[in-house]
Formats: sequence, structure tokens, C-alpha cells
Amino acid sequence: MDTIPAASITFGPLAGLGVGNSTPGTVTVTIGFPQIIGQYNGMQRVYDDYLAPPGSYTVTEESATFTLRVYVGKKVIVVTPVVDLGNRNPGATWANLPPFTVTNSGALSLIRLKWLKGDMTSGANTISSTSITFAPAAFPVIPGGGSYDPASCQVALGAFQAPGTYIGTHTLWDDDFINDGVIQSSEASCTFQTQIVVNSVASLTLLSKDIGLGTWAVGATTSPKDVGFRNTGNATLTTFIWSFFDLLNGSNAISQALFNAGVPVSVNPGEYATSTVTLGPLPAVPGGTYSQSGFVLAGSGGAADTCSFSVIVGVSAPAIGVGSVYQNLATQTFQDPGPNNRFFLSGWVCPGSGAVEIGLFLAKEDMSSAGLTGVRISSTGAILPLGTPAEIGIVETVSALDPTFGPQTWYRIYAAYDYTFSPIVASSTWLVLKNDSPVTARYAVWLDGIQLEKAAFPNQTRPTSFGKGKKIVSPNRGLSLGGEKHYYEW
Ligand SMILES: [Ca+2]
Ligand SMILES: [Ca+2]
Repeated sequence: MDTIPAASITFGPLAGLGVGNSTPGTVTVTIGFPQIIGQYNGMQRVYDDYLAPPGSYTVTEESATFTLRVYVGKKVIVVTPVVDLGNRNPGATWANLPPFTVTNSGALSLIRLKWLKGDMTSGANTISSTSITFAPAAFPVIPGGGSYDPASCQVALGAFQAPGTYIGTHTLWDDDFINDGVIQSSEASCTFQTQIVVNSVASLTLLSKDIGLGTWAVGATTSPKDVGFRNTGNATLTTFIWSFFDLLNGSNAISQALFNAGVPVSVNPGEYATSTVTLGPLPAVPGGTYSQSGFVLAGSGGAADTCSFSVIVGVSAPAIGVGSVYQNLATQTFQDPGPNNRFFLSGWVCPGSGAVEIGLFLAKEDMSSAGLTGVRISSTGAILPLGTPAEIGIVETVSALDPTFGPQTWYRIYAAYDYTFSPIVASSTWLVLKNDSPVTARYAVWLDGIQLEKAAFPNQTRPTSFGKGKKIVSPNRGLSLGGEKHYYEW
């Protein structure tokens, strides 16, 4: 049995009563805590306090007794004891299935239910309470014997959350005594648990899917290439191994056996790492780009990602064709943009009974052609542009007697270019002189006085005169008195 002491009972003041009259009375009972649940009854007396001592009942004072009765109840909250979120992968948000229930198992209404979240832990690993969400965030009033269904729980797992069984303890309470967000001892509460099993996920991601090993000559071994990757799972990765394949260029191959790779011993979740790959020595294969896709870097637990590899087998000469001589030109020669990017290539040539080409050859990284621009002259003296030069022409013609081949005609031919070197278009520029005669018989051609010059002024249409060493070029852009040449051609 438990008692509510008389001191906890306070009656409101009463006025005097006339004969036959009545008046309402008020009483306040303060229930202590803890207070055993149950019905409390107490005999109370109201009396007419007209005899001394005042404030004290004397048996001869008129009185009446009555029973004051109060029922003390208790708020009781019941929550599904373990809210199971199942076995889940990291890097996603998961909700409990099925929903869980909050039950008011007492007779009194729950008026202001609030959640108090705890962290979920697995050994030394933690899922912060800030990653846990309970719903509803605010409850309606739940009457005695009522329930709220469904309540739900969501847990956001980071991509690198360590595997394990995580358990957290949380509290749901009625913040009714003092609405302060704090659980007082007289406020009803219920603790319950959540559980989630974080699966172990092995995953790695290569930072680049296209790995170029650069340009190398036959016989060379490529410089070590750092191939970056990241452990994108939540398991520590070990035992890395590459699956290499032959690099192909048409029917030519560089064997996968020439690959070498260094790999890290162990990479923790979320960490970046590199594998260092070399290829070589490169076999005697034709120049060009050798590539292949489907390479696999694998780690423990089935972690794997794929990429492609390529290497350029460089050749020292551009792919111009037979019967040519060539010279590499410094790229800075052609660095000026228009309108100051005009150049003239000119030369004394004798096509004999064949044909001669002079021009600029633009070579790609693998020395294949990105374009040939220049001028071709045949035995008849007919000239044709190669590519799209700005201008072509014949400056002068002279006859000469060759002791072996007899009378020959020499032409000073030229091509003008508006050319600014761009590494997007070509990786190198070559000056090319070519015997373009038929290959069915022996043809001789002669070249002399090859001159590459920058225009003295924009839109200059013809080269200056040929000369060894420095020369003075007239700034006069007009034609000479004879009308055949410009002054600057003198
Ligand atoms: Ca009295
Ligand atoms: Ca409170």
C-alpha cells in the first residue's frame, strides 16, 4: 500500500452558509512520485470552526464527513524492442522493414512524445546518431490504450562504413512534466534498440580508364606509369593482380608478357593508391598506336575495375613515301598567328622527265600524315598545288645542259603558306623534297636553292630572291619598272 499524505490535500476556502443553503468546494491533491498505481480513498471532514482553538476541530463543533477518492495512474510507453534494419550494403540509406509500433499501454494520454537517439556501435566502429532518423518526428496525442503504427527508422550508411553488426539504444519519452527536451524522472519513457548488419563490400575504382604509356622507340621500356585507383568499398583490399592483354595495331601485336606492374600490399577503405606499370622492351614492330581494352585490376574479395592501355611506338621519320628527303622544322618557327603567319617555301628544281614536289609535311605523333601542303611540277612545267597552299607559282625558268641527260629546264617554284603550328593538328612539321616520278622506271630529278622564309609583310604573294646568308629586301611592294618582278624579289 502507498499513501497520499493529508498535507498533499488542499481544500479551497469556504464562506459561511445560511440555513438550507449550500456552496461548492474545491480540493487539490498533489500526487507524489513515485506513487504506486491504484485507487486512494481518504475520509475528510468539514466542520464549523467556532470553538477555540480556531483552526482545530472540536468534537462538539458541527461537522460532516465524506470520502475523497483519487485514482493514480501511470503513463506506459511500449516500443517494438528491437527494430531490425537487416543486412545492408554501405553507401546507401536503409529503412526498417516492417515498420514498428509505438503503443500507449497506460490509461493516460501520451501528449508530447519525443525521440532521444543514441549512436549505433559495432566494436570500436560507430554509426553516429546524426545518421539515424526516426519518424514521425512529432507524434499526435495518443490516447490511453492507443498506438501509433507505423513508426519508422532510417539509417544512412557511409560508403566506407566498416562491416559489422551495429546496435544502438534509443529512448522515446513523453516530455509532459517539464516541456524542456530533457527526460525528468517523472516523465514516462521507453528504451528500445535498433540493429543493422553492414555487409562487407570489396570494390575498387580506377581513376582513369584510358591509360597511355607515351611514345617510345623500338627496344625501349616505357617509363613507370602510375595508375591510380581508389578502394571504394568498406573492406581492406589486398592481393592485387593485373590481367594484361596484348596491345594491338592491326595485325601487329605487343605481347602482354612485356607488361610489368608493381602493386600496393594493402589499401584501406576510401584510400587512394597507385599501381606502377611499365611495358617493354618494345619489340621490333611497325610504328603506330598499339592499344587494347579490357585490362583488369583485381583485389581481394572480388574488387575489380577495367581500363584500356595504349602505347605509341614512335618512328624517327615521317611516313612520306619513297624518293623523299626531309628535315624536321622547329615548331616555334610557326608560332605566330595570322596575319603574320605567311611563309614561302621555294626552290630551284629540275623535274627532268619526271615530277618534283616540295612542301611541308605535318606529322602526327605516330608520324602518320596530318597533311602535306606544297607544290608539284611535272616535266612539262605544269604546276599543281598539293593540299591547299595560299599561293603557288614559278618565279623563274632557265635552261641548262646536263652532261649526261642533255638539255634540261630548271624552274624556281614556290608555295606560300598561312600556317600556325597547332599541336592539336600535328605534333611536328617537316620540310619535304620528293621525287614524284613514276616508280616503273628510273627518273632523275634535281633540286637546289631550297629556301624557307617568312613573309616580309602580310599578303606577300611571292618569295624573295634566292640567296645564301643575309640579304636586303626592299620594302617597296610595287612592281619593278619592267613589270615582271616586285622590288622585294630583287
Ligand atoms: Ca475549533
Ligand atoms: Ca521534460
